[in-house]
Amino acid sequence: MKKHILILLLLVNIFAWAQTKITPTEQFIITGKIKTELKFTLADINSYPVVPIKNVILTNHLGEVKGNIQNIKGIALKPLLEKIEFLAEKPKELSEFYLTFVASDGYKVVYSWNEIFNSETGNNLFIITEKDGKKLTDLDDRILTITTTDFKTGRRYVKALDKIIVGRVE
Ligand SMILES: Nc1nc2c(c(=O)[nH]1)N[C@H]1C(S)=C(S)[C@@H](COP(=O)(O)O)O[C@H]1N2
Ligand SMILES: [Mo]
Repeated sequence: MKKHILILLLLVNIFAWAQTKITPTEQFIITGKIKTELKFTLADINSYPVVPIKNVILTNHLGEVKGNIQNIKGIALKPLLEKIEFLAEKPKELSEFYLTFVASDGYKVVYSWNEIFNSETGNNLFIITEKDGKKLTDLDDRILTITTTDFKTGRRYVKALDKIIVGRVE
């Protein structure tokens, strides 16, 4: 009987763990208010030039330190986002557009067009391709993005990026 209870407890634990684990992604698509949908696989991502990324202290919304992200490498996300053809008639309309990063667990993070293409933030937005000696294909958090200049870096540390949805304000 005791044995059965132990096995049951073990199963309950495994189930709870499986539920909290975020499923890594193998590709992400860019969709929404754009001319043609785009898709980037791990191989596509790996074809971009790798740059070293400065050490980042990961802080949550309270400013509490959640970790120190050291010795990471990545690729700049902007060249990928520059392939987007926004459904805008005039250039000034681009200021109405925003990009929602959606993770496999439903976590969502918003960037405005201006933040990415008209501010320093866009130059500090990366896909992490190497962390703790692990390459992109072995990273548990893949596809992982970070904005190194954010004040609270945890919020836009998007694990398991699944898609980017381009929207336009109503
Ligand atoms: N996919 C996904 N990414 C996420 C989150 C999430 O819930 N889902 N939470 C974010 C928040 S609010 C924080 S503070 C950090 C926490 O990172 P850690 O779990 O590695 O400490 O992850 C960020 N990335
Ligand atoms: Mo957070």
